[in-house]
Amino acid sequence: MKKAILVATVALAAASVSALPALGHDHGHGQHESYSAGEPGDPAKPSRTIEIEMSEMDYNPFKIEVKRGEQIRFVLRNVGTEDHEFLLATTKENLAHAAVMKKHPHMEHDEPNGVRVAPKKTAEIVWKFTKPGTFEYSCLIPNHREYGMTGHVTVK
Ligand SMILES: [Cu+2]
Repeated sequence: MKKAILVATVALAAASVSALPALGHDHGHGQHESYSAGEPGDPAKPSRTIEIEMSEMDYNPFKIEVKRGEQIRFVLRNVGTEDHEFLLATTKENLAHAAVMKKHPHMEHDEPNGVRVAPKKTAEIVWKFTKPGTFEYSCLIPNHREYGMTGHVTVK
């Protein structure tokens, strides 16, 4: 009798787990629908191009200014000898993300607000800065941020 109840309970638990809605592919980022630094841009619309060079261990330029509502096409050139990332977010968000990457250093990024670029390669991100404030771009590969890979975007 006792065993029958246990089996029934386990079956019920399994049924309720499979009945949960799909959670999507969240590998520790969260925030897939909204972004702290604005929103993904529309490549079909006009934008201003800003070229940023990445190397060990900085960005050039490391400081940019944009107008609120402006769309920027970032051309990201890795002129260094290691992989580098460009992740647009608030400092708070990037620090939280960096903590996750310490545990999973090989985490790949393929998100509208971030990209990893191999040496001698170039990538592009089109971004619309819809919110005023100060944001940053940072490389969250362990130790890169610590050694200086952070740049700032001021949105006026
Ligand atoms: Cu880097």
